[in-house]
Amino acid sequence: MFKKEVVTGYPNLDISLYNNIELKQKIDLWYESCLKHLNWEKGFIKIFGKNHQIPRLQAWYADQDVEYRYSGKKLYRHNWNKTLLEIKQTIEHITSHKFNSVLANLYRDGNDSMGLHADDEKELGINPVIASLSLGESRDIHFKHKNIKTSLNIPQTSGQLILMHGQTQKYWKHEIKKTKKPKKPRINLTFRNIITN
Ligand SMILES: O=C(O)CCC(=O)C(=O)O
Repeated sequence: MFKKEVVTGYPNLDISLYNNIELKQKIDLWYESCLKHLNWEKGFIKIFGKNHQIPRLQAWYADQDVEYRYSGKKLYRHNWNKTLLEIKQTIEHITSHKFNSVLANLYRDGNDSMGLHADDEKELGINPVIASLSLGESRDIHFKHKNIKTSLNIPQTSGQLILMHGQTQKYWKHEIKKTKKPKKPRINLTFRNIITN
């Protein structure tokens, strides 16, 4: 049903794209369910000891006993709901990777954004595998190499999954820029495996 495409030609970038991971009808149901039923809250990051609000809403769902400090701030854990478990199972089947948490992000319109960062917290281990699914409005995800002048823009559409793995987080940062184009809400689900001891 889905089509896998490996992104090539960018140093240390290990990314695969999976287009239309489910039928449009199912993707639309997932979007509506997440929009309505996830516990959306304000998110914060810590920079040089100071808290900054992220211009988007977010919610973190994970297995029991899993803890995650995202960009310096401990996330409040919710128990998985039925829809998120269904999405997780679908993604695990497609990618052959297991995940024990998901950070859900809601970009309400073009003013919502996320600055350049790498998902490289120590809880994710070395060379983490992160599966990032987009639902609803399409937004560009912009990748920028940390050391050399090269970048890549992926206009991520509803139902498209981006699998980041290998050295991607070590050598690259990514961001969702603000845009003046009219934008409806976009939900992004980033499935992660947090190392628990
Ligand atoms: O919204 C996205 O596609 C990226 C989200 C992200 O990078 C993050 O939450 O760490």
